[in-house]
Amino acid sequence: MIQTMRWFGPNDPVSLMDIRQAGCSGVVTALHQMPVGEVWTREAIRERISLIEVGNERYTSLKWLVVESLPVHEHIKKGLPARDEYIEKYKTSLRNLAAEGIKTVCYNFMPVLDWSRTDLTYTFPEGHKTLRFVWEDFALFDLYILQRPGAEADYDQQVQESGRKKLQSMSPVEIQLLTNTVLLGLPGSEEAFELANFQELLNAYAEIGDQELRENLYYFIRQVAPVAQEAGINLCIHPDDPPRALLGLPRVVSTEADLAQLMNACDIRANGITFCTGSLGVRADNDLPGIIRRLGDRIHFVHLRTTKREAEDNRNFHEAPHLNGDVDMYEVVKALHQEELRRRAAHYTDNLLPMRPDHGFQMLDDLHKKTYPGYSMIGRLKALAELRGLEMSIARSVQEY
Ligand code: DNO
Repeated sequence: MIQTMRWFGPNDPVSLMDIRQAGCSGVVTALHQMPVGEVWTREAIRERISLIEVGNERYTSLKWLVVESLPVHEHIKKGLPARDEYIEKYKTSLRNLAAEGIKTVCYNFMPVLDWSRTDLTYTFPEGHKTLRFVWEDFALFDLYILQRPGAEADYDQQVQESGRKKLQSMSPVEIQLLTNTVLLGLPGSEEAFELANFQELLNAYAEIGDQELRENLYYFIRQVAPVAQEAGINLCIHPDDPPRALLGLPRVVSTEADLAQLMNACDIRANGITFCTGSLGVRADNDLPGIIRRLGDRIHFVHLRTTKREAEDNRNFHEAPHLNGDVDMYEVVKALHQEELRRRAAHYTDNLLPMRPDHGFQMLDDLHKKTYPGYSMIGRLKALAELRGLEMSIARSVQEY
């Protein structure tokens, strides 16, 4: 695989040199400063490329390999009349990226919120920190802080009760912290949603159920994927994180069946997948190596990470050491390696998959820094080192036997 890391741009406390020192050859980034839906101009793209590729010429051969993400405007997700205008803009951005030599573009189709957690500083006994999702905390936010109409239908009696009790024991600071964590905005932005108008954003989806959201996704992909294909770009959808419906909003990219249905809705290679083991692996019914074997041809980008479902309630999970969670990382990396060998034998030009170690613990010196949640350097460096060793030993043993 091609080793990459995510870089949030010039404001990221992690530098390009750090990424280079970690042994990466690729950078994953986006023009996070652009408002969602606006065209990414060739000039803006070139400026970012020059920061990565030219500005560091003396030391690095880093390349901007993957865009994560080119966000999809809410009008497209909601299927509003203005969506066609935003789809045209999306196509223009894709053509501009292709003209500047970028070939892989990640996006997601989660309504309103991107990824969701309830705790960004869950602390292990040894002192390092990770991200966690606790169903009861999410329920208490939804039921008693947001007070979403109809929320009761989504939670069993026991969770409603224990959430109510827990809320009573929380200080105003703790309540604020949970609210901020759930309402955290897009990764890479400093902004979060406001509680005051959050319900309005949800209301806009009142008429949009699972089926409608799927149709809106397929409408979008059937228009943009052929343009991407012609321009030489592979699009790759990021699965829902966590892979289940939240806050009454549908989520339609959570399972293998969802992915297969999307692949069939527009059956060309440019309509592809970001294989995020951390997101898909939260569900015990997702067979990750099997998904690679069945849909591998459409995987264009890989996020390696794992979570651990918790014993007291298996709807809760925290992010685990990369080789030691619910995902069988050995089987996953082996299946990815086999997919690369298959591509090489078939003379693909993209036989190597760009991979990034996804998230990492906040640990050691990271604990004294302000970093994007999940994206501190030392935790990701540890993850990459482990994954690199795993991949090498798999590749060598395949050659030798
Ligand atoms: C979180 C990320 C996601 C991802 C987007 C892609 O760490 O994996 O936020 O970037 O969903 O569109």
